[in-house]
Amino acid sequence: SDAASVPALVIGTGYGGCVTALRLAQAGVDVHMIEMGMAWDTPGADGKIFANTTTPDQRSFWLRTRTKQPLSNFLGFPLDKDIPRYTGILDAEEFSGITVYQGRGVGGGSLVNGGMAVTPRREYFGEVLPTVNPDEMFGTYYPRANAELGVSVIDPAWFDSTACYQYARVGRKHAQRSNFPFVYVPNVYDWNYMKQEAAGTVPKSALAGEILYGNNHGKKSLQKTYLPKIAATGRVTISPLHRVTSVVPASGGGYTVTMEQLNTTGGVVTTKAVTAARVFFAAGSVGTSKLLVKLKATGALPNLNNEIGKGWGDNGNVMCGRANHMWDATGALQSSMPTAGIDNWAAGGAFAEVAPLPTGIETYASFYLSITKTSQRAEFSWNAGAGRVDLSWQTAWKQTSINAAKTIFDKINAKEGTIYRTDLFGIYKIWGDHLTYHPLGGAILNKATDNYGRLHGYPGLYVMDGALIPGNTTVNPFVTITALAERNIEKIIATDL
Ligand code: FAE
Repeated sequence: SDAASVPALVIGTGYGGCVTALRLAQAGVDVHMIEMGMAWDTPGADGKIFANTTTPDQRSFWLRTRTKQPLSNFLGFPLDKDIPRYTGILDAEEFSGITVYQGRGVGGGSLVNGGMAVTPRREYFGEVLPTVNPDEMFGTYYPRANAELGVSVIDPAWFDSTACYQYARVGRKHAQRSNFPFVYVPNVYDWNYMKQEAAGTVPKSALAGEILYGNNHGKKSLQKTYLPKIAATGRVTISPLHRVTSVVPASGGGYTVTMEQLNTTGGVVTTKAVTAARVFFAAGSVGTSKLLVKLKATGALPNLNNEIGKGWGDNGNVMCGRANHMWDATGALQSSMPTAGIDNWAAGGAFAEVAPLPTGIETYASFYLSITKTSQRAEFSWNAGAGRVDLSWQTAWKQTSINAAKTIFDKINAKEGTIYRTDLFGIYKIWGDHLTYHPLGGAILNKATDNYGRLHGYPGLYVMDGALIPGNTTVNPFVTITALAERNIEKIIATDL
């Protein structure tokens, strides 16, 4: 009815969306951001905004009645439990061959992620974004992204002494004894805050195991970096609990964006329309791809090209655990923020993070999330009969990633005389090959869009998020997503506005 009109509308409030909104607003453009998840600015009954990883409740999952924890089992016991259906923070979105974990809320994936903020090695950048000038990225946009996100490396002296990184020191020792390069993994966590957590002088967050369902303190999510700067411009409106369902050309120019306002059990309260001169898709790799594939197939945006929905990858994510000897205790207290990695990319195509298992008890387990080199790519397609978008991923494709991860862990196990854990992902299952935390692609840069994210076929429509990246970043992706968005929006502001 009263189709409000805005110069710029941004779908999604993750990294790509926040960069876009901030730079447009700073250039004098009024922006409306639409986010399907909640604002995450109000404490629950326990006085905390976010639930603890060890005690999931309704806040923890997006519209599920039972948790779907990445580690489904421990010592043979299933961990999942019933919860009330609610617009919670972590979406475990199930496609036929893979579960894709994503953040839901103002701040997107920054609300739930591990904070690992890694810039790819320059020598591998050609594999990551082959059509982007590396001099510009490493000279300007990676430094800008790192500065805005508040990235830093742990103080090595504290790393060597604190109880909460004993697990990471065991990881380092085992890596080095097998002659693998050990690297510190930069993070956005406030290390001074973590030191105070260890000293017992502030409320605990990383040292209370908070991560998957949000961090109440210490982590510099987008809520502490881009979003306050966005608010300070006075030019940006954010609508949480609004889900975009359609974008079509408007008769008078621009685009009509249709959205559903949701209640906290996922019901549709009302449907609204906004007309925008420019629309920026930043709903994440899966969110943006699903929208574009549906809009092309159903005739809303028929001129999108045939690259839409293609080139999707899982960043080669695969998890595993190792059972250590009794003399290699990994510690009952484990910081939930990983800060150590094993770099075997050149020789074996694997970069493995030494990850925490913050159970609160000694487990003698080492746990790893590997990012691996894989050329497996899936495609999103419109399933007209079911009225949904499907993804063609097959679980068997993870074998490439398992083989790459084995180049590290078979060797470490042989050297240490240890074995893989078989109790973390089911009964007698070594590899966590059922999920990804790093969905990438579906609207690849310079294929579905031009080399700056402008969608082919529709002037004024842009892609600004992980959907642009062709499936694999050699490391964790959010610094690259942020830096690419900084590069693209600078060009768009300079030439399109
Ligand atoms: P994203 O942050 O996903 O934001 C998209 C936003 O759009 C979300 O808030 C959605 O709710 C919203 N949205 C989607 N569809 C709609 C719609 N139709 N209407 C309105 N809103 C919509 O996208 N990466 C790292 O680099 N380091 C890590 O340590 C790390 N750990 C992770 C741990 C977990 C558990 C998870 C799930 C991810 C992790 N990631 C990590 C991945 C990282 O968070 C992810 O690559 C980025 O968040 C993607 O950024 P985008 O801007 O593409």
